[in-house]
Amino acid sequence: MSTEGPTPENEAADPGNDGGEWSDRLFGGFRKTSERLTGNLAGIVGKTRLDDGQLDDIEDALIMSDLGPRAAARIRDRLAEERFERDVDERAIMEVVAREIAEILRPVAKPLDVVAFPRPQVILVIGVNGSGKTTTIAKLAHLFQEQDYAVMLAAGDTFRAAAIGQLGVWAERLSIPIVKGPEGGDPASVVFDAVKSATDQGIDALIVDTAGRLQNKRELMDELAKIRRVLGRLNPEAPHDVVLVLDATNGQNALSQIEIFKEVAGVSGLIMTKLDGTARGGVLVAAAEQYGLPIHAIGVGEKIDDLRPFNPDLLARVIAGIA
Ligand SMILES: Nc1nc2c(ncn2[C@@H]2O[C@H](COP(=O)(O)OP(=O)(O)O)[C@@H](O)[C@H]2O)c(=O)[nH]1
Ligand SMILES: [Mg+2]
Repeated sequence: MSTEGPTPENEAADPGNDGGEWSDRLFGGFRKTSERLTGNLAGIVGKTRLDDGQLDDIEDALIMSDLGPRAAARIRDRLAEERFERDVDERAIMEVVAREIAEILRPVAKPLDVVAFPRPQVILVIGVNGSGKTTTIAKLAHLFQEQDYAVMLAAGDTFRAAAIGQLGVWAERLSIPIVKGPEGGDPASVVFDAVKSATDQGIDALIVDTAGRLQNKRELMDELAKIRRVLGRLNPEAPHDVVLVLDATNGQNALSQIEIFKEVAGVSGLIMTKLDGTARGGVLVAAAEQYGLPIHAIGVGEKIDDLRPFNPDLLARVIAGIA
């Protein structure tokens, strides 16, 4: 985590800046990424174009920063075309990199809105254990509360008592109703009860926590399929959203999790967590480029208000180290 305060420069550069504090924290996390990008750029002064060796170095650095081979090649092509004014300098290169990253990220930026009619909107939250599901659910609930929506939680991760307890603590802290079942109980029956209760109480958004045991893919698939069946019986539109929570610190593993969860549950959108303090945030770009799934928000810390809108232009500049 960065300890530096916001600088006038990054405040001015960022149209969506909310004071610099959180983008600064992001910048701390991404610093290694951007250092890797700029570390190989010696010897460019005095030229207006990058040569093949320099382009290779930049492409390698982009791949090492988890942006993935396709995004890296795309940025390389863009840089190869670019005729720089006067001398090439690091900043000018990074401006081009940031512009191209923003192009990749912009189409997937899509906030999670409460729009379902009839209510409630059912949001199923999936992902491997430890990815940040429960914390993200609390953050989302808080965000919806701030928009005056009535929120309810469902403790669909019945596998561990601690998971039910953790969601319960958040519910209490936020004064949000929660539907739970016994440890080891059937998650689908918890979800069934929750939808009925949410409908009766005029709840706007019902957010469902789930277990994320990847050790037994078959079991997980059956469990999520059963939840979907039960939901569909109550409302053919439900679940309205299937949000996959990914831990950015997993780097390329996060991408294979997209594959797996697309297969076992279907995924309508992503939230990437732990972008504070990781050098692997470039994986966001790889995910956007390879899957084109909506990215709803990002997690930048453990606190309740550490969920941020996915701001493609800001993130692109942060990744390129010029935010
Ligand atoms: N630094 C950081 N930690 C997070 C973030 N989101 C979640 N965590 C932490 O990651 C750990 C696992 O989170 P949890 O919500 O229990 O994951 P779950 O097993 O998927 O439900 C907890 O210690 C969280 O506080 C984030 O955006 N940044
Ligand atoms: Mg959990």
